[in-house]
Amino acid sequence: MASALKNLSDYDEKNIPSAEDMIFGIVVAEWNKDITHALYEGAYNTLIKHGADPEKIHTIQVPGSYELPIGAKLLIKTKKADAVISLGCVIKGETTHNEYINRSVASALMQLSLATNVPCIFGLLTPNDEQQAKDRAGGKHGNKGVEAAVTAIRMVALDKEMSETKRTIGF
Ligand code: DLZ
Repeated sequence: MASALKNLSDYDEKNIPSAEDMIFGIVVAEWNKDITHALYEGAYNTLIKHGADPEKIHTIQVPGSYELPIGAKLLIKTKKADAVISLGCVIKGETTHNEYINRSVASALMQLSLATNVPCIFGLLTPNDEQQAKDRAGGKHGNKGVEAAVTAIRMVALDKEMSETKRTIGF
């Protein structure tokens, strides 16, 4: 119940800045592709809905979630993305592989964001089972791809706003 109250997919569209003129990278993991493609659809459609130019949305696929950070880095380097959305799904299995992948990806995306000043949005699902993944990829807990896209737009807008403030200080 508590998480239903925190379902950010039901955001207020009017309060989201325009994504016009922003350059986005989206990196999608192929593992659990039914889930990651649903996340992608949510993210891509949300960027378009808020005014992003399809020509300025650059999408690449990587084999698994562990490769998301290097995919994000490539998009920053080659496409000069203002923000990168990383989409993946690591389902808990019999071993602890999920912990290694999830923590590595979270930590690498954070480091990449801070090192490059490009927001690298964490759109990695870390479910215990497939149902939890479906619930978050267009199910009862919304679509975390939508939320990742909204976060990306807001972070780029914040950066533009802060840069603008810097330029006008002193007048
Ligand atoms: C190896 C592996 C496993 C077991 N499970 C997943 C998963 O649930 N989701 C996912 O995105 N990737 C998985 N991978 C692949 C790793 O992310 C990575 O691609 C390989 O370890 C090669 O580096």
